[in-house]
Amino acid sequence: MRPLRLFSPLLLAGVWLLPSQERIEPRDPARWNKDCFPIRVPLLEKAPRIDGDLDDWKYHAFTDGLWDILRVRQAPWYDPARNRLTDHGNEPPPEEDLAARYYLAWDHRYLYFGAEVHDNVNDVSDPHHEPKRWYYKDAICWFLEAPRDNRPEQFGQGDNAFCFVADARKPSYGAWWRHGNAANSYIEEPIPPQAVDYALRMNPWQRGPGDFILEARVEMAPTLGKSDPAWRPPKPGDEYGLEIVHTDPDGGDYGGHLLIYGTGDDDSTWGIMRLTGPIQPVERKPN
Ligand SMILES: [Ca+2]
Ligand SMILES: [Ca+2]
Ligand SMILES: [Ca+2]
Ligand SMILES: [Ca+2]
Repeated sequence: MRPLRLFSPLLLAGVWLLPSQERIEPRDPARWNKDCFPIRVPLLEKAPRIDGDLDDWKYHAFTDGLWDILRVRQAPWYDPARNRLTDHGNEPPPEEDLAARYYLAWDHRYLYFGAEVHDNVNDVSDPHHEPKRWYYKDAICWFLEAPRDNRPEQFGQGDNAFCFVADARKPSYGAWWRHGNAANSYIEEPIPPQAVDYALRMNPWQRGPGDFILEARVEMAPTLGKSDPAWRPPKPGDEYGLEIVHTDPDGGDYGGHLLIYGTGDDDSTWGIMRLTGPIQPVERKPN
């Protein structure tokens, strides 16, 4: 029998034929095509009541359905180093860990934010608590650049984050505003109380104490208008940058993050949100 030559073409081919595990590589998240992901945020003709019940506006708002880690993994901005959940040894399946629907709308005075959240654990305690550390607690944060520009900035002029901690006690840091202005970046302060109203309804479906509904409104002129003097009262066609950051530490330190429509603090990675006129609820027919 002839000995196999070490580098026979067949052997080399065999190396290629070995079963290998498919790796999901992060796409180049900074270059995801935002135009393929239009975020059209409708005008509300009737102002919602901020009471923890979204039924009065959610079908007239922007939503693109349910987000969980499995869906985020397929998104063009996905980066496994940033988008992840924690595993403390006794976790439910990933789709039962954190899953949420987010709602967004506007009128001439306010932005409206809503979320329906399933979460396995409500965790709002932080061993190294500081008011600005919403990202070490269960929280949902809407990152907005208004107006949007093409300059990459990190919480500079025009960049705002409105963050709501899933804490039923509604502490003074429960509605937080990270923003920039013409002179400074990363200004950290509560959303001015007169500019915000929000409600949390915990365990709304009697399925688990980690679940909640968030309903909020933020007045634009004293927030967006303060961050960027170029902001103007809103009208259909205006373009803002948008990212949603949903944090889920569940007993860990920094912990889980779902990042939606962006990759982090760099506002040039955020999705394009356009203000539109009103929409009607999705139509269902008898057959
Ligand atoms: Ca309501
Ligand atoms: Ca969780
Ligand atoms: Ca920018
Ligand atoms: Ca949680």
